[in-house]
Amino acid sequence: MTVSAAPPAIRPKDFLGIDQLLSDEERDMRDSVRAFVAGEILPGVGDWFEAGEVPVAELAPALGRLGVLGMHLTGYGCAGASATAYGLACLELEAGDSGVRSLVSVQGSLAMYAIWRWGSEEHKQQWLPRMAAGEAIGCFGLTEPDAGSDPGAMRTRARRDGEDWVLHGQKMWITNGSVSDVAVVWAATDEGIRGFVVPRGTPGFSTQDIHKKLSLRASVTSELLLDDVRLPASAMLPEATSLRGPLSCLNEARFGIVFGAVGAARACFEAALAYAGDRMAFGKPIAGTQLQQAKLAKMALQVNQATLLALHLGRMKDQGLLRPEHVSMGKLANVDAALEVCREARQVLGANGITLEYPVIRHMNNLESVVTYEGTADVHALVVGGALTGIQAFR
Ligand code: TGC
Ligand code: FAD
Repeated sequence: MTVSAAPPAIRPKDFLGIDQLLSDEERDMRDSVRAFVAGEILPGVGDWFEAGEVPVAELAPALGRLGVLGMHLTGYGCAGASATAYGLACLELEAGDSGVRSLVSVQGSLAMYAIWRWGSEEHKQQWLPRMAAGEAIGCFGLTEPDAGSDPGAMRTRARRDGEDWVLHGQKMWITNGSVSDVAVVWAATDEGIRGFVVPRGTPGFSTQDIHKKLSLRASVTSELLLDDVRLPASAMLPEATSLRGPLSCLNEARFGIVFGAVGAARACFEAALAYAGDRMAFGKPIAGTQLQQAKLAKMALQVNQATLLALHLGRMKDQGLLRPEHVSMGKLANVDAALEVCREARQVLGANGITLEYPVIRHMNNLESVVTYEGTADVHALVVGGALTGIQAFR
């Protein structure tokens, strides 16, 4: 055995040296998204959250120029990046705010992916280049007032009328709904669940924003109302013929959340670490007390574990080995871990933990949406449970 040089010193913000597991290209992309978040998101996001508004019209083209909209898709103006690179971008965006990551997830992984994977060539040419540039916004209408975890129970129906389709129903909790130029709407037909491309302004199609949210306030959430909306036959996504269509899109967005949740957790951990070092109590920094150190150690452990899990799943996806059940385990684990980190960090900050002067309570409240949307923690536990036991426990 030879004696080697001492290992590098511990870096509190990258305790396990996970940075070394990234390629130069991944680090460069990660750094440019981090710089974007520092320059364009963090200065305003507390105010957006307080006002319950987000400047989507300015933000979307800026995100387009950054190259993150549909970045893991190929062709049609999309960057064709790896799954891991897309995940790392989500992580940095959510370190800014879950609402901003949601804007990007819904655009790229739900609306654009649905068109890219299941749409006609005409749909792709018409929408994808503008959506990649952030010049057109998309939303994804699956959930209804009486059908969330169980989308197969949807009541929105599409019926044939000659060559046309006529859609009738209601979608609820739809991110980007009222700011969208195009809605991908899922509806039950006599042939099973089908997807439709509904441009803004189509007669009978309207939106209404959902207010009084105490979570994801820097994100637009709307109801979609479909009152006998008449669409040409070409509006249907030809390749999606069952619930598998929308669920395949959810796999993409859930994958982004596996990484994104780590960003929210990291931001809260770093806020708690800095605060604990500065805050004096009983004549010394609270960082010098055993109780706060135990909390910081647990938070660091959870952030590092969650990062490693996300990276592992990213590498699996890039190798074509990732199954939906793996994504469910990742979302379940990392959103739960992020919630714990944020709640712990909030207490380290004492009273300051409840104000928007610090990012912690904003992230903590946002994660209450993240743990519910894209499949609740219960749904993902049941997906993992089903894979472990071979017994489907939903019904
Ligand atoms: P089930 O009978 O199991 O399956 C029906 C068909 O779908 C296929 N399938 C999948 N395909 C791809 N990916 C998956 N993850 C899939 N899961 C199932 C399945 O093979 C079958 O295909 P086929 O060809 O035989 O028709 O369906 P089920 O009715 O029992 O439901 C299963 C369950 C509960 C897991 C599913 O419905 C579910 O995931 N529910 C949760 C709903 C959900 O996550 N909604 C999210 C809405 S979008 C959103 O929240 C956006 S938030 C904004 C943001 O992301 O920032
Ligand atoms: P329910 O399905 O009614 O569930 C209620 C409770 O019952 C949950 O705890 C759930 O885990 C539990 N439960 C349900 N079934 C079972 C079971 N079999 N066994 C045990 N427990 C069960 N949807 C979209 O389509 N597009 C969007 O863009 C979108 N954006 C969203 C943005 C925000 C901010 C939020 C909060 C939601 C958004 N959603 C969107 C909706 C989201 O996907 C749903 O809220 C989610 O799927 C859960 O559905 P639900 O709220 O109807 O809860």
